Amino acid sequence: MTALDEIKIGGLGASRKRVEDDRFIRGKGNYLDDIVLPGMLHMEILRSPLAHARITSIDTTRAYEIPGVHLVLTGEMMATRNLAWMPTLSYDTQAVLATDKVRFQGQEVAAVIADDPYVAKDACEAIVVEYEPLPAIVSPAQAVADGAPVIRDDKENQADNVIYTWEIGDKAATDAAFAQADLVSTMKLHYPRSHPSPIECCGSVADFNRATSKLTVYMTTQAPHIIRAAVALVAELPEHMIRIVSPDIGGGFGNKVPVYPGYVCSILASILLERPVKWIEDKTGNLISTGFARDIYLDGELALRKDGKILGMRMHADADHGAFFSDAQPSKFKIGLLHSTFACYDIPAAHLTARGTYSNKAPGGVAYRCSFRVTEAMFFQERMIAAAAADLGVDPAEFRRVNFVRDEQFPHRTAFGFLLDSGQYAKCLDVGLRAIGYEEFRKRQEQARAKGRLLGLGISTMTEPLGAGNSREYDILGIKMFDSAELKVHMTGKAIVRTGARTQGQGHETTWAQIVAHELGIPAQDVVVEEGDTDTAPFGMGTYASRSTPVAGAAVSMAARKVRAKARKLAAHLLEVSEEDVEWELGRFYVRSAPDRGVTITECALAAYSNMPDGLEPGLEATAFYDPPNLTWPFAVYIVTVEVDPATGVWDVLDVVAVDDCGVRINPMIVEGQIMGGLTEAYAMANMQFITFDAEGNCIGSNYMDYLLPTAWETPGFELHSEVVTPSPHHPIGAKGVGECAAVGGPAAFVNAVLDAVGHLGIRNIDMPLLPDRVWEAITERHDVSGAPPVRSEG
Ligand code: MCN
Ligand code: CUN
Repeated sequence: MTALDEIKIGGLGASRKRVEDDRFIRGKGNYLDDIVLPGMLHMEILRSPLAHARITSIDTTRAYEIPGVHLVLTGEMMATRNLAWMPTLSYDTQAVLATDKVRFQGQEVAAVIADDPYVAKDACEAIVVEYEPLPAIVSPAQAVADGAPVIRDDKENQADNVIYTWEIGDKAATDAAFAQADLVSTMKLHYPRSHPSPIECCGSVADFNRATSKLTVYMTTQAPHIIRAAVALVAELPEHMIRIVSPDIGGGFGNKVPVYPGYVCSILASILLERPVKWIEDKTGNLISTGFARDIYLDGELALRKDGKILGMRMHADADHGAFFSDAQPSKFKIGLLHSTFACYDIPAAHLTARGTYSNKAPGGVAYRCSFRVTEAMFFQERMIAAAAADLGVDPAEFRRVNFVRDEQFPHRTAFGFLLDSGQYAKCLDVGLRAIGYEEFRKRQEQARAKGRLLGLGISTMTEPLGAGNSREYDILGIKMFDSAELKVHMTGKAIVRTGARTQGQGHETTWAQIVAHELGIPAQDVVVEEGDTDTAPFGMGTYASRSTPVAGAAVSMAARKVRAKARKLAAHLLEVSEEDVEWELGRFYVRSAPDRGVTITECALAAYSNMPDGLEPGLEATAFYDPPNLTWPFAVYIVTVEVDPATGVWDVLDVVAVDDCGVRINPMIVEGQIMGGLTEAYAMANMQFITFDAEGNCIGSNYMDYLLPTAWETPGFELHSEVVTPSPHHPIGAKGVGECAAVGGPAAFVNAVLDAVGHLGIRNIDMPLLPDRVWEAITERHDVSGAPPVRSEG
């Protein structure tokens, strides 16, 4: 026997079909709403119709009169158990159920627990709440205006609506760079609110068992271990008596990272009633109250030399966080990793300031398919780069090439202190330009323009810091960021691997088995992957920020290597040679001097239970904790061509080319799926997704009539390229994260394409979404169109 064929056993690089899809496409998944426990009750939430109002009274009498109602929770009741407020992941507090005031439309005011969800919903309508309306704040400018009402008057020492001010970089060096500039280019834009809107909404089934004192909570969460710790601390329950189970998840996209009031209410209700309590959000609840992202005003400038070299960058961010500062992000950084902006460009000096403010909107700024605000960072970067190239009158592709971090500069320290691990930026750009037919398109564009047709080409590049931690720099609420994996090889050579990550559609059940196949030669189909149950899964920080492959995936590799080290001892014993004389090739150990004499990994597994050498612990399993030395930095180039109809402002996508370098691809087909999904979301954000607020704080876009999800019909086709592979030098298998790249880098490519088509008319910016009326207004009025100011409410 010789080494196994890695692709045949489903190892690294095999486009193995996703094993989880078998149950998903047959409708056999086990999602939260599929969980039915004996004696289970149902919870519904009453939400505030107003954005900002004092609560003068809540009368639950009529709700209690409805047959089938077991409990009505109010903020006042929660307060008696110290649960009216809960801590957030960013050292703020968030109301679980409102007591004093409501602070955004859709805020949780009361919860009814009843025999079935319809009764619970009816009972919610029977609760009488009296409100005294207050003026609403819907933008950072309003939040800091003189005389603005203080939204968070619940907090001691909070005299205004500012949450934080933050800065990073070298101000003096940046000022000096600007003093030397031949030209200063500016950009001001608003990245609007967006919502992850996974198919499945959030929910929980809490099951407190008085007999055993054990609390089991089935919950749509991307980070079950963190939730267990949070429940232990907030509800003051012992951690070993809490079991969080995250069942199959119908998409997360960041929506299922935060802790929501519904979870807490269902847990308290189960403890009080000693019965399982299920809460499932409806679509409106999900769209109006959970997991908003972005809503940030970015204002920056580049110091440029005549020859196209960028000398310095400065920017200011005004972030609208909504009523509670509840972002999940590393504690050290107030505005996530926004300072990853311009990381792929070699810029000597940079300075960033940020201010976060409260508003009467649902908590926002929560990550949506972006490693802690990298989406905003890259969008700003690529819009700014496009504008600066135009200001300088240089070719935008060439401008990027001149300023890229060069291959020989890695590892490269950015002006904000990140250490880029590896990359081949110019090569990716070349592949993209060739694929889109750059030179030919420019000619076509010119000819078309002469006939009054508007063609445009937009380039966007991005690099993303993926894989938090290392634990030195990254923690959430003081909990250091790392991950672990546990691998057990059974005596017949089959195996189970568990991690503290939680797949939500990314395919971990498929890819982790491929890593084991790569390390041990155990065919992937013989490895089962399990995640999401805190009673069985080893500790992990969860799945977000595309950290699973960089951290949990690396831990799988390391656990498998520990198993291989032990198997080597077993092999030496079986082969009757010393360990030093044993060599490894995929699936098999052999004697160096006699390669024909060997034993398979399966034979070693059996020996671990039946024929181990004296003094060797039986069994073949290992746990590895992995604290990455650095983040992984994938890179991508996205190029989009469009045609804008000057008469209507409607724009059609002609071609989309994507060149992603995420290092070694474990499963190329899954990676392509991730990229296509991300590009679809990028297209949606650029083209159609619109959540805004009127002057009274009414949320416009809290339904799928206003907030559009693209279907296969309107989504353009994508041409994907995988020929550039720069392994991460510090990751055990050279893989970098990829789950968010296209959603991060994609939007600017679409927007840059439209602005390239209309830029010669003197238009420098149109804020997303680039709805036809905005584009048409820009063309006909020949001015920039900002979507930022609140929409005036009618009547
Ligand atoms: N992969 C690979 N080779 C690489 C990198 C990744 O084969 N070099 C595979 C991984 O093994 C994994 C998938 O691609 O199966 C994504 O891996 P990774 O980039 O590590 O990202 P995570 O698994 O941590 O997923 C999180 C990321 C985030 S943060 C959001 S948001 C998002 C995304 O994934 N949410 C998703 N993609 C999603 N896809 C689906 N279907 N559903 C979501 O909710
Ligand atoms: Cu940034 S949303 Mo994902 O990190 O779960």
